[in-house]
Amino acid sequence: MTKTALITGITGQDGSYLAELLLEKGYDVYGLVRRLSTPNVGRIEHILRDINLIEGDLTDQCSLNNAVDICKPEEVYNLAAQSFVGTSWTQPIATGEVTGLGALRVLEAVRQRCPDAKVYQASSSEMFGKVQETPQRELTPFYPRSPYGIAKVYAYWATVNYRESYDMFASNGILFNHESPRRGIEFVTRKITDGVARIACGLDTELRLGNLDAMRDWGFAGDYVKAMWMMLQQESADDYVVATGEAHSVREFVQIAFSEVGLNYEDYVVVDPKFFRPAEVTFLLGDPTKAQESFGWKQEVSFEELVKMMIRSDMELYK
Ligand code: NAP
Ligand code: G4F
Repeated sequence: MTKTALITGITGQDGSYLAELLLEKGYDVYGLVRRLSTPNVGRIEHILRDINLIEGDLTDQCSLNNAVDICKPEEVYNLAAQSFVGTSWTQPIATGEVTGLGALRVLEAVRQRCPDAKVYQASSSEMFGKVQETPQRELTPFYPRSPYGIAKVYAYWATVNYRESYDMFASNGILFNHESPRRGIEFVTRKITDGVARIACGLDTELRLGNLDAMRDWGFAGDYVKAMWMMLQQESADDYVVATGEAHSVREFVQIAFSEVGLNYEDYVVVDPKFFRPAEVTFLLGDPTKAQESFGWKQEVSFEELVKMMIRSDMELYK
């Protein structure tokens, strides 16, 4: 029988890949979209005819109740968030409202209207922040370093609490950084590949960045949405780290990206204090053993392949 899924954040990077995956699997896919002065459907334009969009906002409980009433989902993927860490210092309240309380509102809508639906919560490695253990795994204590990280910790515990209080199927995917050609332009990987492509095409002369020594465990978004789906196919709800188990610095990313177009990064990169954060997460490295052993998830795209894929795509755009 056809299953129905509701994706909040369907217009975002992960939402678009997840929608494609669920369509391939024969799901009826519904996506929550918020009203904007100009619609932001670029990432899902190619599948617009195959999915159903419902207007709503994570700050508005009525719209979430309405959305689950309309589509009566078996699976709900809560991917919507104010997801940029940098903005969480300039908009801390909005970040708390959407990224933190928004997740609680989604859980409430499901609890009240379709309590048998399975819920996926997009939790984040940012919750580990000032890391208390390396590599980070499901039992590593959280120490968030930004309003975004704090909001994600709230959403994480709300998900655990609804599972324990109401016996709901609610799982946290604690996903480490994952990127793609569809990544938002302000995140460091896309900012780099976009900047390199602009320089290679003669449209720019420099790329201004912040902390080049920050280390991240970067994977490909297309691989990570498979883990989201796999989590909801398990017998019972649980929490899982999804990561590659490899960390690389921003500098390494920059180096590979520039060398892909035959340039030396040192000739173009300018370190600009404007891009340093009030509190930095210097090093993230995940241990995906539990996800691998529980449901056989594995990374398919390597770090180098990811950088090259993003460079190729941005070069195409500028050409
Ligand atoms: P993204 O590209 O920034 O997408 C965020 C989505 O949330 C967009 O569709 C956005 O809609 C929507 N949204 C924002 N505010 C909303 C509101 N008030 N009501 C309804 N929708 C709203 O993020 P992503 O990279 O796909 O990440 C997906 C989720 O995973 C996020 O929760 C993020 O925090 C989390 N996460 C991401 C990573 C990563 O490395 N990518 C790692 C761990 C966790 P608009 O298009 O209208 O802006
Ligand atoms: O690409 P970023 O902005 O991603 P960040 O902060 O790690 O957050 C992303 O991953 C999280 C998972 O851990 C998600 F939950 C979250 O939603 C988001 O998707 O920054 C990565 C690193 C940081 O250490 C930052 O200080 O890159 C460093 N960086 C250096 N220069 C820069 C820049 N980051 C940005 N955005 N812009 C720069 O110019």
